[in-house]
Amino acid sequence: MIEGNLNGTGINFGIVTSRFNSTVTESLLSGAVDCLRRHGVLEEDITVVRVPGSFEIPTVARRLVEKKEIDAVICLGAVIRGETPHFDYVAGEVTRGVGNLALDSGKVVTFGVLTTDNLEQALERSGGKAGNKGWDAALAAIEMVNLLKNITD
Ligand code: INI
Repeated sequence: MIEGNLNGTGINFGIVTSRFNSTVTESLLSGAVDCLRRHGVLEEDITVVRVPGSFEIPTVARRLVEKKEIDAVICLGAVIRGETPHFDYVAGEVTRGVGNLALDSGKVVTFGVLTTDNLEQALERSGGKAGNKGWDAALAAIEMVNLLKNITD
């Protein structure tokens, strides 16, 4: 059996987070950073980049995975349906872009982008009663870096 442990010591992370719906995304960011620190990641090994909206996340995430010192990129955003069909386009593009990057880059890329019907649901998932998806995306990144190291040729 091959597994990845949750020791983040010595791993270097990039975090891309959107400013759109910043009440939600700043909580996702706090959760992610808190998770990394509690699992042994040094402050100096975390690079945070803010982008305007979730649509812009894949562009910057790709730039970060190209940096040789970065082992994993955590993507954080909040796409809230509200009244506009814009939601479907933005949610679709960020999901596709991050997913393609995760498969194509060979590095760990995790997805902490909320797609919810309303602000209340987003708040529940960013430190409310449904936990913090930023924390979850950070934990998944630590596990995946260690897991990939353990799958040898
Ligand atoms: N960006 C988000 O991160 N969340 C949203 O809910 C959202 N909505 O609903 O419009 C949103 N739009 C902005 C988009 O991500 C881009 O920044 C913009 O289209 C410029 O490219």
